[in-house]
Amino acid sequence: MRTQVAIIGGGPSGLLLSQLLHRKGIDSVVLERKTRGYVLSRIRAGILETGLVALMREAGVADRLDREGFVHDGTHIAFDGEMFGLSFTEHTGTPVVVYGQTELTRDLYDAREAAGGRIVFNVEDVVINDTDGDAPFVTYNVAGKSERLDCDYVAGCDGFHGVSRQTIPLDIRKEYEKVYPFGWLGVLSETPPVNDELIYSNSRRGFALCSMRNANLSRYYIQCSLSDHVEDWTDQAFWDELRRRLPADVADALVTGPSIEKSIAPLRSFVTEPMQWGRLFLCGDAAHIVPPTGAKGLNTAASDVHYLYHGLVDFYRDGDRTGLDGYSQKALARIWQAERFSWSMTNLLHRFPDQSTFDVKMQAADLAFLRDSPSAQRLLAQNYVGLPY
Ligand code: RFL
Ligand code: PHB
Repeated sequence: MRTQVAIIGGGPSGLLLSQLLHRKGIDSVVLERKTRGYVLSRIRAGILETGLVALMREAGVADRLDREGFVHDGTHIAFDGEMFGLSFTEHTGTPVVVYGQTELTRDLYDAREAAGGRIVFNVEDVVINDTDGDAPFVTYNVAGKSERLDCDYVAGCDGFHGVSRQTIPLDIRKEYEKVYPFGWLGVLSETPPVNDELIYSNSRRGFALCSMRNANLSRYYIQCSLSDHVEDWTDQAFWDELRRRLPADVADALVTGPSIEKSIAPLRSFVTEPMQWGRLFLCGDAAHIVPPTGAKGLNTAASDVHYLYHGLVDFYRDGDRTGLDGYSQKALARIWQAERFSWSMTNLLHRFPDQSTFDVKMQAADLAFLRDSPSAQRLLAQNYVGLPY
């Protein structure tokens, strides 16, 4: 088989890139390790920056997003039993949109299938070859047969556990990592959200987040210990602990119900440099991870896709390689800003096992400054809605 761009991974990065390229007449093949159903069962991001919404529109897949997505003009932050609002639109003129990653991925799969896009599911043993030369190819097994995909370029969109990053030799690749000493326990439930905007809460008992997917689907998270297991958390125990971490009036208003999904995610900051090696380009979680506190994971994947998409279009349309040659540098400049923001939000809102009483006072002072200072709010809003591409 031959294509112009071989895309490893059929998550949001790979599908969005494939769909954008298709609209410009550039052919791609997506190789996905799992099934469509499996990819869609992963409950992940909920907050989209307007940059990602614009890309979805450019890809021709935003009809449902524009109809069903909820525009949020701001967020709420709670600490010490108090809560204050922080407006994104007042400070930046830009909102964010609440629309689940599951729905966004479903829209992309539907569009790729409607356009006859080639997606190969259940691939195993993907090996990326010769991206440091002029004729790269990818080998893989599917249904017990070995296959070969020849291409001009390879986009590594295969997430944190994929093979693309590992293809870059160790003497070229440099990795930066910070592992946080806690995780997030998340619950999805068919209940009305407790508030019309998200609530990020720093409480004595640890962080909590009240988020949502729609008017009758809520997403809640609590900071948990890394040694916790999902099976040990009954729904009742989760709701009780969530209530204890919210201001009293919010806790009283919380409507609870059976969880329809419950999972624990560890928190990590990670960046690999460079994000390209010859004809291989890394996008999204394959190259970087942020703790979810700033809602930046999917959004940074989208900015990578934006840069790579434009680089490929410039090359195929005009023979201009500038965008491709500068991909890593451009993508990384924005990534490090998102890393900084996610790390600072994580530090501001969580309780750390080794935190001294002084550290706790510093957090409280930071939060009080944020509550009282329009300039501090503006900085947070600017980063939360997303820095320009
Ligand atoms: P994905 O989604 O991991 O997709 C990679 C795909 O590649 C496949 N794959 C392979 N395919 C072929 N061969 C191989 N060897 C392969 N290895 C892997 C996988 O099966 C998969 O289908 O990466 P992608 O596309 O870069 O997308 C990244 C996002 O999924 C991720 O950044 C976000 O979900 C992060 N995230 C959030 N991001 C936001 O922007 N806003 C949020 O509000 C937000 N909340 C979250 C989050 C992530 C969370 N978890 C569970 C990590 C909340 C949580 C709890
Ligand atoms: C979510 O709704 O899943 C969500 C929202 C905001 C975050 C992280 C996750 O910062």
